Amino acid sequence: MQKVAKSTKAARGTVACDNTTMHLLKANDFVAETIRKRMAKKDILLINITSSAGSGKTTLLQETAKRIGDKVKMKVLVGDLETERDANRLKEAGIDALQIVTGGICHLEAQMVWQAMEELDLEGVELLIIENVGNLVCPASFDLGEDYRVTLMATTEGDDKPKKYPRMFLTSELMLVSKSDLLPYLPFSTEAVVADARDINPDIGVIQISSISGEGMEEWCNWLLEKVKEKQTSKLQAAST
Ligand SMILES: Nc1nc2c(ncn2[C@@H]2O[C@H](COP(=O)(O)OP(=O)(O)OP(=O)(O)O)[C@@H](O)[C@H]2O)c(=O)[nH]1
Ligand SMILES: [Mg+2]
Repeated sequence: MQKVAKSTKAARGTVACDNTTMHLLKANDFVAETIRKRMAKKDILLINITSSAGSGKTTLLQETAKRIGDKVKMKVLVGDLETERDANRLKEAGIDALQIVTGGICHLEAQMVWQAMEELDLEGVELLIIENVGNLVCPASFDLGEDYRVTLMATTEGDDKPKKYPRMFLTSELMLVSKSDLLPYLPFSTEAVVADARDINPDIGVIQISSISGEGMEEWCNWLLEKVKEKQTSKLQAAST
């Protein structure tokens, strides 16, 4: 993932405070790199799914498991401030899921993911998905060692969000415009949201999806399967050179 220059100041007003978050992020990035190496060794594709609260992450994963659960061995780590509800929903959908309860922290950190991985049996796993805590701000700054960051942008959120929360869209490889079944009822322009997201990040991929109508699900599932395959073949190619 392309690194973004971080501000050295915590505030932009008249009082310039040193940004201690910088040091925290350095420690985070160190662990994230260790996760990346571990996942490369094990041939596991790691996806970090982010969005505002309630944009449809867990529902999407439930639907994804229904469609490709028999084609790829996948597991999920899911972060929330409180409750194990999302992990329980995923388990009911037949996914081996583990909840990370952050106890008030608004994002997952690489150290949390590393520790949770210790509890997961990763033998034979090909795809590990992290469902991050729902918000477009803090999770944007924390690299979790993922191969790809995928951000859901729900039609119910309003189409002005990419420009207001640019870092999340800048650091994502794919934007899923979710809840597309509601488009007929909402003042939301997919064209405008895609234009704004691409203004921030010209390379961002886009798929319009609905977990209710099924729109875009095949394209999303194929994207995932293709990335799993790419990860596995890149290892084989590296070994043969
Ligand atoms: N109309 C519509 N509703 C959806 C869709 N996907 C999810 N929902 C609904 O949106 C609400 C939130 O969905 P979740 O899957 O829990 O969202 P989430 O992003 O996991 O939420 P947090 O983990 O709390 O951030 C639920 O009531 C879902 O039924 C969709 O494609 N269309
Ligand atoms: Mg959820």
